[in-house]
Amino acid sequence: MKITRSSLMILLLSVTIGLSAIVVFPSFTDAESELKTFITHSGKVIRTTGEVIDPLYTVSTVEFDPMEYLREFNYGEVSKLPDGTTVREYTIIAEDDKVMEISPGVFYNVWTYNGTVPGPTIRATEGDLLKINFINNGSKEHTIHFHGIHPAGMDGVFEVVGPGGGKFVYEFEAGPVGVHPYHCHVMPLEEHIVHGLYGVFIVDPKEGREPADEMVMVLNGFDTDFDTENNFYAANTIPFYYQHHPIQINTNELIRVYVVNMVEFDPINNFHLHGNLYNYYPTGTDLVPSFYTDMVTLSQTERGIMEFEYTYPGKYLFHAHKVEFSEKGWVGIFLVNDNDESDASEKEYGS
Ligand SMILES: [Cu+2]
Repeated sequence: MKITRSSLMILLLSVTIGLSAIVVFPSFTDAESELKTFITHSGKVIRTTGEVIDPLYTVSTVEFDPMEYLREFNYGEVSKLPDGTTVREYTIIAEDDKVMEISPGVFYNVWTYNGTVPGPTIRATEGDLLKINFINNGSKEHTIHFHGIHPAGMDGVFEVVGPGGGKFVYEFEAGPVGVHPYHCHVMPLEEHIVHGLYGVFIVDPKEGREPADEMVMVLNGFDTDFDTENNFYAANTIPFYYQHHPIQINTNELIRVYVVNMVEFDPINNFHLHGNLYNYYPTGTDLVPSFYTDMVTLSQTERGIMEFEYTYPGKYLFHAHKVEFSEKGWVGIFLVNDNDESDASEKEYGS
């Protein structure tokens, strides 16, 4: 075939169009496949790549990593007063329009401190001066009520903080030693707590505690169909998370778990550990354990510190022995790695 000037032009043109289609097409696909989350007028949460006609509002979904939360402590911004007192300053922002995928396909309107449920784990040492800059970016009134010892005006009950950017600075001395919850205290309280406005506040003793692999577990539940009964339960928000992503720990290493029960609607919750027992410090206020057990029962906001070490490597469950809760998500696994180099660890048990 004789190649003419015009056929060469056509060939070049089609190659150019072909190439530009290759370049343009992928970004077009990406834009189309971007999932957006909408709240409709009927209160339904819809996730779609398409357009939703007249949604009530578009929301951002909360991404929460229970493994990151587990060992993350917020010590605040540290400074010193002339008398040597340590000052710790934190910023906590409340919001109430976010949506979280609690379980695959189950979306729930979470109310958050700093964008997650639970909020950040605030940590300080007994006697430190705490300054908590609270900003309410929600659409409802909110506060922060810390359990612990502080002046009446810092209790987060009567000094309600208005929506749309209202501010309040909570200032008090950290104490007593232990593990305490914090949560919103605006009425109806049940509604403000179940949606997720809570977190953990740890006060360390001045002399410190023995070094350990430390972690925080907030026992929580979610009533996703609004019948004042929880549909899902968890340690740290996502049902079954630590069963599918076991928490790795080591043999012969001290493990310290700060556990706080925030489950609403059910009068009790509990924590059972397999293949071991733990020293238990109720509220963590005493440095001597109150008992040695594999099972504690906790009502709402009851909390404590557990300490244990595993001798034998392997997988061990921990879960609510209120079996309904464990079957609806409050169950996890410690994967105990063997860090014992001696021959003793070679011994096989069972047959
Ligand atoms: Cu609130």
